[in-house]
Amino acid sequence: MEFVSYVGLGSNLGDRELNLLRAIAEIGKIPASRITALSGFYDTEPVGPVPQDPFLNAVLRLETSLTPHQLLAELQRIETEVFRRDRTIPQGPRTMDLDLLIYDDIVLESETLTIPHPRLHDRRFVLAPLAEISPDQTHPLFGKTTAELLRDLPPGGQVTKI
Ligand code: PH2
Ligand code: MG
Ligand code: MG
Repeated sequence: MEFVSYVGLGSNLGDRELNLLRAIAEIGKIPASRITALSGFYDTEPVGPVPQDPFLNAVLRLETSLTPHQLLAELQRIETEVFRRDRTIPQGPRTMDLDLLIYDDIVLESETLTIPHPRLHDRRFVLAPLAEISPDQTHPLFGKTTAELLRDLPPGGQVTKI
């Protein structure tokens, strides 16, 4: 478990709370990895171009020996096999979205994976749960802590911890 990573969880279809709990249990089974922190669950206004129902979002810290691409493959396997996720509408409603937000201090852009997550720094539904569990974690590109990024966010994208 050499590397510290953060995973964002989001659901706005079906029983959102049960979906998050189930995803956390599945992430707990990923090999060579251990969950070391879990945020509360946040009821969040949908952000982006698609009008849709509110999400339930959370963030967890996962210490892992997997590479970023191995970890991504595990997360996508959970989305697809456990949640039978339908990917027909980009950024549309989903039973489960698992995003690799940060992996150690790695900055990487490949065809399938960009780390840190390219929109993490402007999304309250990510920064609020992330700053709850790791306020001093710095963003590998901007050098600001998650607490600073959250504090400096313009108003909007309301989130409520349940
Ligand atoms: N995910 C999206 C698009 N919009 N809005 C909220 N509140 N939470 C999300 O997880 C979310 C979203 C696409 O990944
Ligand atoms: Mg997402
Ligand atoms: Mg995603």
